[in-house]
This record gives sequence, C-alpha cells and structure tokens, in this order.
Amino acid sequence: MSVTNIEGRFNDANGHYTLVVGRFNAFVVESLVTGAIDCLVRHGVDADNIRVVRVPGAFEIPLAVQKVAAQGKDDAIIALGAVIRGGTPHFEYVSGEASSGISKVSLESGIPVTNGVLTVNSIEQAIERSGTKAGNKGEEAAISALEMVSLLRQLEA
Ligand code: INI
Repeated sequence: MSVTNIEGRFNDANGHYTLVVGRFNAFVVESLVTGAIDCLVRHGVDADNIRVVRVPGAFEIPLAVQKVAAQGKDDAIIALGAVIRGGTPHFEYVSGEASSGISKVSLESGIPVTNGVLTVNSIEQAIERSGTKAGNKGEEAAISALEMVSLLRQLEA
C-alpha cells in the first residue's frame, strides 16, 4: 500500500493571471504588485499573460474579482491591497468585506483567487510585509496562485 499525494507544483503553472489591485495605500500596494509579478515571471509565466486591474480600495476588490472571474480568461486571480488600521473606524469593515468577498468569488467561480490584501495595525507593519523584513504578501499570494493552478489541473484532469 502507498499513499497517494496530490499537491501543486510551481514549475508547471504557466497560464493567465490577473491581479486585482486596490489603489488605497498605493505606496505599499505597488510593492505587492511588483513582488507578485516578479514571482509569476520567475516561475515561468509569460508576462504577456498577466493583467493588472485597479480599483479604488480593498472594499471594491471583490466585485472586480467577480467580473474578472466571469470573463473566464484566467487560471487564477490574485487580489492585492493594504488595509491599515491606523485609527480608521473602517478597518474591520473594509478588511472583513474584502476577505469574505474574495473567498466567496473563488468558491462560486471555481477559479483560485488568492488573498494578498494586507491587514495590519500600522504603516510600519505594512512596510515590513511588502518586501522588507517580513517578506512580501504579494509574492506569497502569487506563489499560492501558482500552486493552486497546478493542483486544480491535476484534480480536474
Ligand atoms: N481601502 C483600503 O484599501 N485600505 C484602507 O486602509 C482603507 N481605509 O483605511 O479606509 C480603505 N478604504 C477605502 C475603501 O476600500 C473604499 O475604497 C471606499 O470606502 C469607497 O467604497
């Protein structure tokens, strides 16, 4: 007897990817975009097959993701944004709506939608997670998208 292991790889996920990006806190978000694109290209995705769709803020990401998913052009969608608590009463609302909307569209469409929306307490934390000492959440969301595309190709074969 042997166990059957099914998991995504990172070197066979060439395909079409769309990044849906909230412009709010752009100084942080642009580093997430750069990290995500760099990750996709370094893993063999053709840059011509990557689109970037921009929306005002994280709250608007789920609707744009839904429209992009409905186009049926992409193997995966990567949601990127930054919600920084820093005194905004909107924080819980905006971050909650963004993440629940993103996962809802993924389940309803059957297309992997990975969540690279930073939800942090301070600008310092946002900087740390957008390419400095705590990694780059855009890159993490891109690598998760690659893995899910590869996994779904195996599960759907
Ligand atoms: N949008 C963000 O992406 N990040 C935030 O930190 C943020 N704050 O702090 O309010 C934010 N608000 C805007 C929101 O996403 C919508 O664009 C706006 O409410 C219009 O619908």
